Amino acid sequence: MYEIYSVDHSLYCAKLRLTLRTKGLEWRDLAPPADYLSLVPTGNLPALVDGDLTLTDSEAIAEYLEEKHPAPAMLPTGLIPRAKCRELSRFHDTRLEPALRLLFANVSPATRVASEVQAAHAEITKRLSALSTLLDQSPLPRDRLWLCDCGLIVTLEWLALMETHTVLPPLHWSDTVRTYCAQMETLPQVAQELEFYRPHMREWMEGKLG
Ligand SMILES: N[C@@H](CCC(=O)N[C@@H](CS)C(=O)NCC(=O)O)C(=O)O
Repeated sequence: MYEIYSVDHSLYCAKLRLTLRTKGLEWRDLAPPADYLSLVPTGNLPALVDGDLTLTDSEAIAEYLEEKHPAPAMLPTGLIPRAKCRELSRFHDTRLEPALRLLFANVSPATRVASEVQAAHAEITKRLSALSTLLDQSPLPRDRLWLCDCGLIVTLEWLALMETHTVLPPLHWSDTVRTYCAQMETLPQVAQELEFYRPHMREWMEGKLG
C-alpha cells in the first residue's frame, strides 16, 4: 500500500491517481502536515511514500511506478514511441499546464486582472494548438492509457471548467483534441477518476467564484 501526500483539488495528484488506477495499485491519501517541508524539501504535491522512499515530481513518480510495476505497461514498446510518449509528458508539465496555471490566481473576481487573463488565453491557445498537432502525429494507440495521457486529461478538464465558468473567453478546441478527450473518457480508470475528481474541482472553483 502506497501513501500519497495530496490535497483533493490538486491537478498533479489527479494525474498520479490515473497511473495508480491503471496499474491497479492501492494507496492511502495523507494530508500534508504543517512541517511538510521537513519531510518533502521541494514542498510539491503529490509526494509518494514507499517505505523509506519519499519521492516528488509526478513524472519521476510515474516512471518509478512504471519500472516497479511494469504491467500493464504505460510506456509503449520501441525506442521512438517511448521517446514520443515522454515528449508529450514533458510538453504537458512544462508548457500546457503552466499556461493553465496562469489562470488560477485570476479565478476569484476579487483578484482577477483582465490583462493576465488575456495573456493566459493567448498562451493556452498556443499550447492547445501545439497539442492538437502533437496528437495528430502521435503513434500511440488510444485504446489504453499511457503515462503522457495522465496529465493531459486532467489539464484539459480544468480548461473546460474554466471556460464553463467564463473565467476566460471561449477556447478553440480542435476536432483532434475533442476526440482525444472523448476517447480518454471511455477508459474505465479515467471515468472513475473523473467521477471522483470533478466534484473537488467544482468545489474549489465555486469557493473561488464566491
Ligand atoms: N512538476 C511538479 C508540479 C507539482 C505541483 O506544482 N503541484 C502543486 C499542486 S497541484 C503544488 O505542489 N503546489 C505547491 C507548491 O508548488 O509549493 C509535478 O509534476 O509533480
